Amino acid sequence: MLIRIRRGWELPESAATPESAVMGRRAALGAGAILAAGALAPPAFAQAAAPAMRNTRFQPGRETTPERDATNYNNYYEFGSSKSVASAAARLKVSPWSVRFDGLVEQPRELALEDLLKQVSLEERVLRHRCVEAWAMTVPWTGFPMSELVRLAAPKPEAKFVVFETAAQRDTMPGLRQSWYPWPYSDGCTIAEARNELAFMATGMYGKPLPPQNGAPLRVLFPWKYGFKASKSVVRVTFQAEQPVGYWEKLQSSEYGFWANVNPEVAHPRWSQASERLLGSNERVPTRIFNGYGEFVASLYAGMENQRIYY
Ligand SMILES: Nc1nc2c(c(=O)[nH]1)N[C@H]1C(S)=C(S)[C@@H](COP(=O)(O)O)O[C@H]1N2
Ligand SMILES: [Mo]
Repeated sequence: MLIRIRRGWELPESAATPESAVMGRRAALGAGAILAAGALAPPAFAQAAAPAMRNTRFQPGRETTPERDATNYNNYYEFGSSKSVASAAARLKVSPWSVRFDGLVEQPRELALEDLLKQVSLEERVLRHRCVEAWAMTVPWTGFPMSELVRLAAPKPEAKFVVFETAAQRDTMPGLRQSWYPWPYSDGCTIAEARNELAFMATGMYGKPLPPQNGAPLRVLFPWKYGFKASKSVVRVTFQAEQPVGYWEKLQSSEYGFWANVNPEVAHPRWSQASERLLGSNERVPTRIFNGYGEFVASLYAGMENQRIYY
């Protein structure tokens, strides 16, 4: 059997990727057969030769956004406030990279990203992403469930919230010179949200490593929340008892709340949330409550239906 070291972003299910060459045609076909059956990789298979298999539990229900659109229309304020930050973000230094776990954890520690990735199982998920500015995309991400990150961090029972702090590289990020912004960018969630099966840590997209402008080398995804909750280029994960105030909430709390669950009925002061524009097409589609992921996440908010929790 072939044993190989997988890299963080890998995702080899397509026969068109170099992995099929590495795995050999037969192994690639075997992986395809498992995929066709709709089954997840059994743990032994996932640990060994380890292509990141597509997790088919989360069906996107719409077409995948063309890669050039998803990677050239971004929000990454550290590199500027326009949508065209891809070339500026190319300066981001992504290696070496480490992630610090601190706050209410059993043992604060810093983990090199490559060591962290050896302790999680990678998979591919095609997920809908929805920005509060009412644009949306559908992307095949590679990564691992956020619950695995929580497990590695080992929070104490008193920890109720998680904060994701992101990189602040003075020498590569011109946006940091704008001192009125509350750098470093961060945002957070409850521990229950972080442990929800839909919360995801991405290391790749479209079968390749995450490009800098999309949050290399490790970013948060909450597919049922507005995109500003999806912190890019995470360097620190802090566990705490108090509800955190994120970057955008610090700037304008009347526009950006803690929960930020996608809801067509609660308008943002500047954008109706009733419909959304799909990147790469002129199509507008109706917004769905929880971005269409209610079956996975609505129970997290049971009893809060009558509160204005979406902002
Ligand atoms: N560090 C950091 N993370 C960030 C942002 C940012 O400006 N800086 N913007 C957020 C917003 S508003 C959105 S919509 C998504 C955009 O992700 P994308 O560029 O991959 O589409 O990243 C989020 N994460
Ligand atoms: Mo956004």
